[in-house]
Amino acid sequence: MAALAGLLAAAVALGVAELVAGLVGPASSPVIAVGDAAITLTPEPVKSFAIRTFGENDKIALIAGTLVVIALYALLVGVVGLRSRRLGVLGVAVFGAVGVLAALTRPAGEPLDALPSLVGALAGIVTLLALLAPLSSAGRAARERSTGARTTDDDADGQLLDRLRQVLGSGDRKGAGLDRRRFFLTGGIALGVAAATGGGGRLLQRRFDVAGVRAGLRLPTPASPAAPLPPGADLSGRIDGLTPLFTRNGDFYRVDTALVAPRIRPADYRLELTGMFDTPRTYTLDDLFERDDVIERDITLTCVSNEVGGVLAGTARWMGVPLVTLLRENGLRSGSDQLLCRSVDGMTIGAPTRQVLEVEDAMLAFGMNGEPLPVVHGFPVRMLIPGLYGYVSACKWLVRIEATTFAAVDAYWTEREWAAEGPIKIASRIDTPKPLREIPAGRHAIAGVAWAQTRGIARVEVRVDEEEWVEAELSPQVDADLWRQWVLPYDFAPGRHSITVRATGADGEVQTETRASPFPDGASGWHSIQVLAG
Ligand SMILES: Nc1nc2c(c(=O)[nH]1)N[C@H]1C(S)=C(S)[C@@H](COP(=O)(O)O)O[C@H]1N2
Ligand SMILES: [Mo]
Repeated sequence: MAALAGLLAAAVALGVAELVAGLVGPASSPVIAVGDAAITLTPEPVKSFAIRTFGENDKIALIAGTLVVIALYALLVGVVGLRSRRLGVLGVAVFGAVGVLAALTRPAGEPLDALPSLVGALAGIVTLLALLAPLSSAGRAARERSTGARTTDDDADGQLLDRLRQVLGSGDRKGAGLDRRRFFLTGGIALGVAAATGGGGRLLQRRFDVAGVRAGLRLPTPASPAAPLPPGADLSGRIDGLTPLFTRNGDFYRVDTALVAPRIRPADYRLELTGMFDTPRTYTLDDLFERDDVIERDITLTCVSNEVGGVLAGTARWMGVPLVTLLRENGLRSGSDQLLCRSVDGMTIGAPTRQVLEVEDAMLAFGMNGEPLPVVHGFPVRMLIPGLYGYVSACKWLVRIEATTFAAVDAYWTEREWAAEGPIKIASRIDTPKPLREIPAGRHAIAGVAWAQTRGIARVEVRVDEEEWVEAELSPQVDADLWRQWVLPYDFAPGRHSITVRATGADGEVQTETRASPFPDGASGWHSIQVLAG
């Protein structure tokens, strides 16, 4: 029963905190703030493990984990609270303090963010005391009968209890049966309060949503549209299980440290340029939309955490402003070798300046496949630099570009020992057949994608078992920054087979067989799968 009291107190605390977070902003919710802090504090290997194991569900797993830890802690607070009211109150207070600390230490934390945890903890304390009262009046009655005296600690607790009873307007009714009824009555009320405040808070937090404004935005017409696609550009219509040439926005992989994606209202958006510029400016979203140098380009984005054969890669038609002209018109000084990009949630991504100046299609992107950027992909503006992994190029919710040097400052991932410069390694992947799948013997297409952004893919070869390498058919070359699909029809004899793929870049580089893990600068090695033909 005491444990249940603890649990209900925690539920009320979290519910009320959600309600207050509905007024302050979703990221101030203690569950989110604590989860965010956990992400920041998690050692790199564990983080990579989580991304690998839970993939897109890593955030749901983290929130579920946070809730389980809170529940266990609440059970303990309830049990301890029955013995000593003071320790119980302290327990809830500590819980609130952790929430406050987590909310305030977020890079974008504001003093007001402490409010949900504070008010939530107060509500939790009141609930705990209210629920423990009927329990311990029964317990004390029994104890008084047996010992005929109270301990000193109980005295103080007794006073607190009496005051609380006055507040709650209930007399000191003895008798276990009556108290049990009171406990469940209070518990029921607590549950109702928790559900109502939690649900209401969630609804209120929707106010911070920008879905409506985003849907109403009209993208400009690009001065320089994407190159037209040759006929038959996408082989996936022909081949079951092959990745489409363009990834739908809803299917595009997502990797970031934000538990709730930041919500930026277009009207509030500002992009600030600072550091080594002669005449740094600040841009509004309209400033960017109304420029006459808007480009649209097809670019494949990949994540450094992608394993050999992994799915953390996607292609979109991006629209935005060329970075080179933007940097030049602000008078970028020659000494800068790093552009430190800052997201509204405090994330920093350090991009090599040289790459931005040399890679033609590096851009500040605001459009993705004909729509404004989806919120989870950086609405309203993100950076994109073809040829670099996302962690050193693709800052989402971008609000500041500081021209600086690698010697002066480390960005978020570099602080965590990932390589400072992250050129994308040439890679190829088998999409079909699926690994360890049984396929009918006979003819079956082997197909997949290969990428080597900024250089392009010249050749893909496939090897089945110990046979010779055979060249696969490639989808038409569109742009070096776009991946190419490849396909090879193959007659499978019954039995177990291994299939291996390797790509060659347009610059002549043959994909290496040497295996490397994603940490610290991207995976390498040939993708190889086993299938059973029967
Ligand atoms: N603000 C912010 N931007 C970010 C990240 C992040 O954690 N926060 N992650 C980066 C990484 S590691 C990658 S691979 C890409 C992924 O972009 P996507 O989620 O749109 O696919 O975003 C990059 N930009
Ligand atoms: Mo990434």
